[in-house]
Parts: sequence; structure tokens; C-alpha cells
Amino acid sequence: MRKSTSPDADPFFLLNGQVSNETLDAKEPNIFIAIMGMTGAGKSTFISHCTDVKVAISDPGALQSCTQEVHMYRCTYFSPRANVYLVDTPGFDDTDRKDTDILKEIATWLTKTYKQNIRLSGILYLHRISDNRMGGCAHRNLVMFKKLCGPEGVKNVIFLTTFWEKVEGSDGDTREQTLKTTEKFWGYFVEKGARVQRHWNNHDSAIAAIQNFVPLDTTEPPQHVKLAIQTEMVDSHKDLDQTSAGLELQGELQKEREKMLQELEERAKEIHEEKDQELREILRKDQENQAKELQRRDTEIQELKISMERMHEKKIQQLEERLADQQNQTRMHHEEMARAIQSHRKEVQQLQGQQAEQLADQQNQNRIHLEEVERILQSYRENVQQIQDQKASQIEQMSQEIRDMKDKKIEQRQMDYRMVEYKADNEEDEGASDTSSETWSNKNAQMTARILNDWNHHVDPRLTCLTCGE
Ligand SMILES: Nc1nc2c(ncn2[C@@H]2O[C@H](COP(=O)(O)OP(=O)(O)OP(=O)(O)O)[C@@H](O)[C@H]2O)c(=O)[nH]1
Ligand SMILES: [Mg+2]
Repeated sequence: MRKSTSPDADPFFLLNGQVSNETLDAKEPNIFIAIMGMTGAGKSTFISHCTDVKVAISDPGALQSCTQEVHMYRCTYFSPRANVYLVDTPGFDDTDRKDTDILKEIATWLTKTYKQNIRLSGILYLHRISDNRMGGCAHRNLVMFKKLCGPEGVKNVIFLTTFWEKVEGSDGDTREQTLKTTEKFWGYFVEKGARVQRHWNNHDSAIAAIQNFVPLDTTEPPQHVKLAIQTEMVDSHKDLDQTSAGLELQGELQKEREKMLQELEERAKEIHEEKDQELREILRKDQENQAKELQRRDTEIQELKISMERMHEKKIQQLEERLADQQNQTRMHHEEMARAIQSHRKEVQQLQGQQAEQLADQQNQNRIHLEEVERILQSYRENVQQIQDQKASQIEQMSQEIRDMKDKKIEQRQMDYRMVEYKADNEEDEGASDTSSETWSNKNAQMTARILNDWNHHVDPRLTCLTCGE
């Protein structure tokens, strides 16, 4: 028979494990296995061998407990034959949480899921075989476990021993045998059908342990177990302090309380009898601490007096508070991010502004520089023009002077020629005198032309002759 174990859409259930409603609605049988045991026994490590999801594991040798709340993980290995879920639980004697809180945490999960028709198929109880004693804590943890399970629940328990590589020779075998056969240890459970198996801290070994609860034949329904705490609280409507586990814990707390009361009385007597003032003061301080501790025990006992409904409400409230806290943190983170982005944008804008200013400055300087160059060029052009004009006027002046000199020279030559010819004519025609003005002027003109011709050739060898073109 395949009974649907799908819970209603319940924020509590989903918040408290990494499993979605879709996977729980699957057709394949859902198998839930609780992993329990002392803190540090290797529960979370065991689960980490069966899932890809990151499981919180304490560092080797860590003194602090790690898992503080119930978490559910899906083991994909058996899929699609079955959906296997492993339920990680905190151990009693947690370094940070009171036993009452641990019991409430486990009882809340077990009763809530029981109400949602989710049944455990079995429990793996992990124990460090390297522990050479079943000390007070380990024993107390085991007793609490026994009370949680009840006579029916213990049948589906497998004691899984861990830390085998930490034991020498046959020590492990001997311890294992003692645990199995001693009534107050595992003897009681084994007699009722519980089994003992070794775990080698690897995937195959972990899968082999889970395999015990997964039917080989897919038509065969998985085993279901009802734990005492579930039937007592859900079916019989008992408050936590009235359950077997609650009574057990209450008994332990009462014992501690009585011991503390006795110690307090003894301390009071010691203080009364002590003569030394200083010592009396020390004893009084110690007494104060004892009284506080007693107060804490009383509170713990009171806290056990809680109904299942109230326990669930408190858990939901706790989860809602955490969710609100996370949302608040996310919002604060977003706001911080937005502020960082805004300030970054401002910086970029400032930089862009500075760059634009620098660019405008540069362009301005370039323009001024260009204008300066232009001015210099202009003045240079004007200077050149001035020099050219000066040179031209000098040339003109020189040409004029040359022309004047030429004219003077011509005149001089004319005069000279005239004098020479005049003398010659006077010598030749001493009798025949043709001194008419016409003859004189012709002679004069011929002479002028000759002189000019000569002159053009003699004035300046660099100048071209204007008459003959040589
Ligand atoms: N040598 C060895 N170390 C192991 C083994 N199993 C777990 N450990 C180590 O033991 C330490 C405790 O393991 P956890 O898986 O955190 O123990 P836990 O039972 O979940 O402890 P709590 O969450 O505090 O209840 C870790 O550092 C593990 O690496 C094992 O079989 N052998
Ligand atoms: Mg853990």
C-alpha cells in the first residue's frame, strides 16, 4: 500500500527542511529516517554522504555542538525507486541549548509531521565507538532516546557506530559487544529488535545503512513506526511534561534541583560557621551563583509544562521571527547596496564632471594658444610685408638714383661729346663754318643716342640693355 504522506502546504514544515511540496507529492513511497545520537557522533557528516546539499558539520575537534535544529535532507540515491528523506537532529547535552529546548525541538518536529501523516520508517542512532566509556552525557542521551521512541519505536532503531578508524586493535569489537549485551546500554533495544551496524564514514557505508529501511520490491510499502512522543502528544493529547521523555527529563532536572538545594543548605551552614570575613565573602558569592543555577533549573522544569499546540505555535512564531529577521537583513543589505551604488554613481559623476572641466580647460588653453600663434603669424606676415615694402621702396629709390645717375652721366657725356665734336669741328672747318642751328641739333641728337647706348652698357653690367637687349 502506498499511502500518501504529503503534508499540506505548511510554512512550518517547509521552512524547517530543504524539501518542497512537489517532491513530497511524488508517486514513489516517501521514506523518512531520523538520524539521532550524541552531539559530535557524526550525524550531519553521515547525512552529507547522502546528499548534494551542503550540510553544516562541526570542525574536527570542535568543542561546540553544531546542529541546533531539526533539518530534513533528501537523499537522491534511491530515486526513482523511493524518495528518501534524512532528518538531522540536535543531540542532548548540547553545549549551547538546554535539554528542555532540544526535547521541544525534536518533539515539535515529530508531532507536527505525525499530524501531517508523515511516519518515520526508522531511526539511525549514531554512536562514537572511539568513546571508551558510556559517560553520564552519553547515557542520559540514550535514556532520553529510549523514552522518545517507546517500546514500539525501538524496534526500528539501528545503532550505527562511527569513528572506527580512531579505535585500536580489537577495542572496538569489545566495546561493540558490551554495548549490545548490556541491558542499560543497547541490550534493551536489541532484545526488542533493534540492530547494530558499523559505519565507515563514506558514501557506500551510509547508503548501506539507509538501505535497511528501503524496500527492495517497489510494490512493498515502507515500514512505518510510531514513536512514543508522537502517540502521547498527538493521539493522547498529553503536555510535554506528561510524556515519557518529558517525565524522564523532569525527573533528571528534579534530581539536579534537589542536589542543588542540598548544596545551597550546606553552603549556608558553611557561611554561618566561617569566622574569616574574606572567606565568608567568597562563599557568599558562590552561594549566589548556586541560587541562580537553581533558578534556571526551576525555569526549565516550568518550560516543560507545555501543550503540543503551544509548542507548535512557539515554533512557528520563532520561524516567523527568524524569517522577518532574515527579510530585515536582506532589506538592510539591499539598502546598503543601493547606498553604495548611489555613492559610486556620485563619484563617477564627479569624476566625469572633473574630466569635462579639465577637457574644457584644455580646449580653452588650446584655443588661446592657437590665437597666440595666429597673432604671431599675423605680426610675422606684417613684418615680412613691411620688409618687402621697404625693400621695394629701397629698390625703387636705388633705381631712381641709378636713373638719375644715368641721366647725369648722359648729360655729362653729351657735354663731353659736344665739347669734343665741337673742338674737332672747329679744327676741321676752321674756314668753312656750318654753324646753323639745324646741323647742330642733328649732331646733338645723334650724339645723345650714341651716348645712351654706351651708357646702358656701362652703367651697370647686371642690368639688361634697354636698347639692344644684351
Ligand atoms: N574520524 C571520524 N570523524 C568523523 C566521523 N564522523 C564524523 N566525524 C567528524 O566529527 C565531527 C563532528 O561531526 P558532525 O557530523 O558535525 O557531528 P553531529 O553528530 O552532527 O554533531 P552535532 O551537530 O553537534 O549534534 C566532524 O568534524 C566530522 O568531520 C567518523 O566516522 N570518523
Ligand atoms: Mg550535526
